[in-house]
Amino acid sequence: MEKKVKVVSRSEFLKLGGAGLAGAMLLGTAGCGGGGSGDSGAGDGGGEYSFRLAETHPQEHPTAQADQEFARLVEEKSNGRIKIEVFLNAQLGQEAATIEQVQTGSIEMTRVSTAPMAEFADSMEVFSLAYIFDSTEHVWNFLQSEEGGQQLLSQLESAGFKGLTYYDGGARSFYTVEGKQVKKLEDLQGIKVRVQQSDINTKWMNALGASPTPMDYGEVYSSLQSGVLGGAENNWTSYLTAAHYEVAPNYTEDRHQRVPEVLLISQQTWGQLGEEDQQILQEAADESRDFQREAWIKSEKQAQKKVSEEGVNIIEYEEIEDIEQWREAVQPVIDEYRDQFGDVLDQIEAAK
Ligand code: GTR
Repeated sequence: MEKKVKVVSRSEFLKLGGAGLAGAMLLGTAGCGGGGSGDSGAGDGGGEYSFRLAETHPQEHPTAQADQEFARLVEEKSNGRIKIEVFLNAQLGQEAATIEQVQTGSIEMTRVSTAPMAEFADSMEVFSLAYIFDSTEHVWNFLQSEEGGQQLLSQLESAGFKGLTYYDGGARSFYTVEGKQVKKLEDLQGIKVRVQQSDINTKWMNALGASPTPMDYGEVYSSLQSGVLGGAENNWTSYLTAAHYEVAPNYTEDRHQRVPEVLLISQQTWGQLGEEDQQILQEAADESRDFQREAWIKSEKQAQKKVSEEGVNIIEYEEIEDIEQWREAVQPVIDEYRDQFGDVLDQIEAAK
């Protein structure tokens, strides 16, 4: 496929990674907890802090922009006392690694998908089930409800995290390499498809007949390029910003999952902050969520347009004739988890 735009490739991300990491380590010595003195108030009153926030996406991704908006708002609301530096492009590590570091407190903050969170907090795994949400409204009704999404966020506390907010993660769909277009379930059989690390992903992908291959996001581009993978799956925006469309130019919009993103701060860091500073961070996170949701809608449309101009073959949702069979195929996996997630699944159903 002819390439007309310059998108930062994963290997470029990785090169950036080395420099970023060195920078982060330097910062670490001067970093967190400058205020340790029992910070007591908003405005000029409290201590000074400097936090790092790890992000896997590049600058052009709306979620990366929301992190930066969050940082800007925190700095503004604290009159410059609380500074947050956002490290893009997985400079501080791939998602699972940054979650672990936030859990131990060696990085203060990260923005990740809820899928790799499953390893650290069981409750988040429910988002990996396939075909449980019908629309953006459905997922957000659930995420914003006190007994639903908000309760799941607060359960992260026992695992060492304060979940500040969700961000939109769009709908995830399949994409495949040249020569492997998926128009119906049969076409998916046996294709090695990268999945985000979580048992549930492996199970429902098997149920669809594909061959699930868990892998870090940063390795997907080269694995598609080299033929290690026959496909992967993601939302429109990440398909574009990670340049996966260059090496997997067939997109089948089955919208199997709507996996939200989450903005996390280490429970250790959170506990060091006074109540008013906690409030500053919470307010900034809520405002950045609204910013992200708006930016997300635009970016999805733009990404879809862009990749289609780049020559991607798109099979739209309505064109997948046997989509009901896809749903039926994964139902046993949902049933298997009913014991564990029964209440949450009821909440999800009620949020329709
Ligand atoms: C993206 C998400 C990332 C990362 C990635 C993946 O949609 O925004 O945080 O989880 O998917 O597939 O690993």
